[in-house]
Amino acid sequence: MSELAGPGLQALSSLTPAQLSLIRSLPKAELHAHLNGSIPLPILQDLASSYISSGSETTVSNEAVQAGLEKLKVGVILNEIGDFFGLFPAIYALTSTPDSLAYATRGVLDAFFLPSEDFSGPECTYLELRSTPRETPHMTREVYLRTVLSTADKYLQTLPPLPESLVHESSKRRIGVIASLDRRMSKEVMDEIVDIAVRLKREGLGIVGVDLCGDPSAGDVAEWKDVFEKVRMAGLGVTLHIAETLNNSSQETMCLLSYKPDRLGHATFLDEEAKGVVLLNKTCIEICLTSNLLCKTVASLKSHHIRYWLQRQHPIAICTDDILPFRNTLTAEYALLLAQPPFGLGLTEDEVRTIAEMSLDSRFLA
Ligand code: 6MZ
Repeated sequence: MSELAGPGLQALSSLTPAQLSLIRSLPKAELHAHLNGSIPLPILQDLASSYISSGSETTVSNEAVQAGLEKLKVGVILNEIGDFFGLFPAIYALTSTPDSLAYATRGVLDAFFLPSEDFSGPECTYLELRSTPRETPHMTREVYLRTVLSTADKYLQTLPPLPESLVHESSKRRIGVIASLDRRMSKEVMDEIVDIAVRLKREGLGIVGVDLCGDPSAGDVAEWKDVFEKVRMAGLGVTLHIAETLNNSSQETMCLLSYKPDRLGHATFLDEEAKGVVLLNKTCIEICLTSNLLCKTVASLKSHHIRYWLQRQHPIAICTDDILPFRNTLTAEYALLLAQPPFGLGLTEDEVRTIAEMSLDSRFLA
């Protein structure tokens, strides 16, 4: 595991043992975790060593991979969200074969499902893992998705049983996979991925939804209407990164909302009209506290938009986003809810319980 650091660490350190054990014992759902942003650093380092020795052909040089890993090792400091996306070419170079992708996926699943050091509970009991199917010299987009799905399926079959205290209906461990569409993709590639996702869903392989992600300044959202129409018609969940930055226009946000998403990622800069639509449709907001703070799209916990939705008893889900660069954990995100200011939001235990239930209720898998 990468070392926990940042705001979540301070919040966790300020909790009483009873508060910590409450968080640990809650059945929690992680609904917004990007596979390549959630690979534990030791797994990535391991992949980097064989990558170098194999000398495989790639557009990313060994030096660039090492430089990327070094950044992740010392801890990334982002001046703005745009800097964040520059981390991925080095990571992608290391997960470009079915074997390395499967290895990385198992590492991610361990990070979410293995029991904590004190055996009081895993990070989550239900995981929706999202990933962008990439075409590489070693695999097609379909092979990419099939690799993630079969790795998840096999993983669940080998997991040791949950501690007695956590064994009840809502805490059965399950994994759903979400296919991400990157805003930088052409519409043709988006269509190709959606067709694959629909086919794999028909095969009953654990695909539960489609996501829109990537650099929020890229692409023209108006072009993707029929892409998301096809997703919805196939009975797949729709989750969209939306209004992640101040530069995302109201027009763009309203266009994305017209695609009738089931959930929204971040939704940091919704104007009053957009908030009205989201409230009316009770669309769940995937809240990523540490991610927003470190990407500097939100100045402080005090000013975080989570408060707006909590005041209106609107469905939200607490999520990690990318535990690799952000060095957070789901437990630490819950600590940010419970810890007293200035370390956390100072919510009550009942409020935190309700939020955990809301997260589970917003999952795509029934
Ligand atoms: C937008 C994000 C993101 O899909 O290759 N990604 N997109 N906003 C964010 N918030 C900070 N965090 C991650 O995982 C990595 C990809 O997820 C998207 C980016 O497109 C990134 O390349 P996968 O497994």
